[in-house]
Amino acid sequence: MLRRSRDVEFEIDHVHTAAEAIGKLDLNSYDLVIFDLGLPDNDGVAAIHRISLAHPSTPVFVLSGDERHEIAIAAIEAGAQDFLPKQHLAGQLLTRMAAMSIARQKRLRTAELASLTDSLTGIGNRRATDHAFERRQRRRVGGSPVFGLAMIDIDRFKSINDLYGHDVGDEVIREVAFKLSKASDPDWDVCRHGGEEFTVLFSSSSIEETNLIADRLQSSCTFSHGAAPVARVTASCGATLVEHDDTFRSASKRADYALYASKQGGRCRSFI
Ligand code: GH3
Ligand code: MG
Ligand code: MG
Ligand code: MG
Repeated sequence: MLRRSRDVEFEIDHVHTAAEAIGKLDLNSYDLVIFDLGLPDNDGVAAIHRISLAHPSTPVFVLSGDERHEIAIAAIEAGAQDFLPKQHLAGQLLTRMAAMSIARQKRLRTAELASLTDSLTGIGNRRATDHAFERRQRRRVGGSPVFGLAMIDIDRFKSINDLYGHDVGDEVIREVAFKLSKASDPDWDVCRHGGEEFTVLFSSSSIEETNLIADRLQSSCTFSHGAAPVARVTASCGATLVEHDDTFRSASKRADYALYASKQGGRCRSFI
């Protein structure tokens, strides 16, 4: 296995069974797996399938002494990126292919990161919220609530745009993104849902905790922007505790309803 390192071109971890490889992959981040089909503890192709399901963004090269086309096709269908017959592995070929694969992998990761980032604020976009929500639901063990969802919407933002212009409006959106990020714990997911609306996914196991966090997020968005005359910014928040059978859609519907209640109640407040 090849591992990224600053000082050497490749850092290689060598293991002798598919089970060990899978254990290592769960613990570390690797740029490439080179997999010998002749491992003792498996039928090869099944292990490739397990690796590529659990680590879809890590490419797998398969080495085999068996040149038959069926084997190559089965390996590729199981998720391998390339199939290399051992007999033809002359000189620098493997190193060259590994370097190319790692470079391609870096480009893919950069593109993936860009597709999840909001360009105005630099925080996650709506797709990032979807991904983070799915990840948190997958990680949940058992049926008890372990995270909450807050939706935050800037109050009377249209009038900020109308009074100060679109550029100041953009600056206010950026500043709210910054304040929400600062008010959040490092493992929370702060994203721009669209327009002047944000979502935060946060660790929480009770209604009381969710209520406190919603207040904390909402109050972090009260500030004055240095335009002349000074623009006073507030936001409203609606939050909910996410249940084990919630989809993002069902949970955000409740949060949105709570947000609506905050707006109806006079804005600059939070509800759950
Ligand atoms: P409320 O308190 O009910 O939320 O009122 P509001 O004016 O904030 O809500 P409304 O939905 O009427 O207006 C939102 C405005 O946000 C309308 C839209 O032009 C503006 N907007 C959406 N995206 C952007 C953006 O990226 N930049 C700027 N400057 N304005 C944006
Ligand atoms: Mg609105
Ligand atoms: Mg608004
Ligand atoms: Mg809005």
